[in-house]
Amino acid sequence: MHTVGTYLAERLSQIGLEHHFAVAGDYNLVLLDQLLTNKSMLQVYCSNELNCGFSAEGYARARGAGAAVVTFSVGALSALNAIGGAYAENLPVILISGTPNTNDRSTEHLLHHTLGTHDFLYQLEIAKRLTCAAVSITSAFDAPGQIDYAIRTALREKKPAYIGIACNIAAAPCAAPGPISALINENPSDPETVTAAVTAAAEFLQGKKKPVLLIGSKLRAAGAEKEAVELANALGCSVAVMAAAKGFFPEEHPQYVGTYWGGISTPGVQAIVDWSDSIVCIGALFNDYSTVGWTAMPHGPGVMVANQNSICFEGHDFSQIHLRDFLSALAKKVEKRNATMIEYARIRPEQPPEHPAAPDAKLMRVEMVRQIRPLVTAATTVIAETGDSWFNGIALALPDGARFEVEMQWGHIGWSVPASFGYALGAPDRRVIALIGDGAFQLTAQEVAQMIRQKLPVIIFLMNNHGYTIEVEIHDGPYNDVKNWDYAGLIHAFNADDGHGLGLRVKSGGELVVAIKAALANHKGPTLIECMLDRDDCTSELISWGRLVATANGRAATSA
Ligand code: DPX
Ligand code: MG
Repeated sequence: MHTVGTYLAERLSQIGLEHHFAVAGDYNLVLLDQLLTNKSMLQVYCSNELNCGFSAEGYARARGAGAAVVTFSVGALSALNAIGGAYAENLPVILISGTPNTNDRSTEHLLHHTLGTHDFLYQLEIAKRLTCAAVSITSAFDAPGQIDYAIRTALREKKPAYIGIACNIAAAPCAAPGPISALINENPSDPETVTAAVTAAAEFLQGKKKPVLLIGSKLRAAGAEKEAVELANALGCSVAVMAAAKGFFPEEHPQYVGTYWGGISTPGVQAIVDWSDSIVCIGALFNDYSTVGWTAMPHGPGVMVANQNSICFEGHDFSQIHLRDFLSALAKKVEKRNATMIEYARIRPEQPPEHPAAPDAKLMRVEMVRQIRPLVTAATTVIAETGDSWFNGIALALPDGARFEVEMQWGHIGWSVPASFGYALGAPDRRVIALIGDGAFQLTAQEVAQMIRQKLPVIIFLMNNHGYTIEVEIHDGPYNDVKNWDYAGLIHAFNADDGHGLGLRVKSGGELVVAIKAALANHKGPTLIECMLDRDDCTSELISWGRLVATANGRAATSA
């Protein structure tokens, strides 16, 4: 016999989840018991609900979907920040919250964990704004349909969903789940639209001599990574990726030229994009950060915008079309257009060779990145936090198979600690390397304790530059100083009696070599390497980017 809770568990397991993340509270305890009865899914605990949401978000990056279970209001409102992140980053994270007993609705009862008013609906109202589907389950009879609707919508739209379950309904009997195909089968592209869009796009490209492909962060959500390679192969042109899409196009592909990020692009890439006569933007997202304060925004008649479900260019706007169908069909229709590759081969600058620093010289950022580089193999996932870690991460070359994760649209500092935890659980065969700044780490540090609990060998490079350096470059003031912590020592505290985390502080390149060796040998828990850097030892990219973003932020108000 199924209950609302076991129904939900079965659906989550059917969509491929082997874990769900949880923080207990009295509104969700019965639900947690029900979820525990499903033996194909483990319940994993987080230190707080913000981390719980981000852990599920990281898990979704590894596994395609994730789930977080929290208590009403005090829990859910914290988790909703991470759910906003999942929305911005196109990840189907299911937020499940216990909610008040149905007998307490519309009565004079006041409840704990609420505003102390009779309004218990605010959580659902907020969730509606931050998800693609939000349901409140107060009847076991309606539960299967509501759960299916929320999960189906999240998977289809690659956005988070919210399911509230009244605490006295979680164990109530309900119908059994049907076949999972009802939740995961998408509406197909409209075939006539595909034909029309491909014909028009092929004509558009036929009229161009020097196109480039620009890969954006929504490509993965659209499930079109393979098809983007097909189109690249067919056109033979240069392919650049936007920073937030690093890793979504194979960097070892012969047409891969690097990151397009305006003035801080990989050398030669901005020149080739500017020289092109057409830019096919695939899953691209242009915001103030990705356009470097609106200084690098492709526009004009040569721009084709191909998104998850729509294609738009030169007087055309096609919808009800999957990006992958479009790209794949277009690849079969276009002719070679390799002028940008020929030109790129001419202008491509030589990479200056890197030299190791003297082993006892003070550790500098450049030496740190040089030593991280060889750790990135086909089985590595690099998770780069908001801050100079973005720029350090972008500088790492990804061999085929390596993955790269950033949260550039939401940009919540501290995201990477729980996201690495969730990712590592979801992808146990991959080596997770997290690059994190000191300021960001302080928001979510507790989740390292959960990595220790789960014995996950995540390697964390913590850049201790004593402050919010990225903010220093954008707009400095006393608020950018961060109270120093003994970050390496913190791991000892988290270990308590039974943990195997390792915390190491390094001040020179020689010490870093030793620490990395120790990290690679520690299979029973995370290793945090605290890299002591000068406050102003940051990438030149950060300085240029910070200046232009600050200029954009500082524009005077225009009168209406
Ligand atoms: C803030 C940012 O130390 O990294 O490399 O030193 O900059 P760097 P740190 O982790 O500092 C991060 C800091 C304060 N951003 O420079 S990027 C504003 C911000 C944010 N998210 C939240 N609060 C504030 N992005 C939740
Ligand atoms: Mg810092």
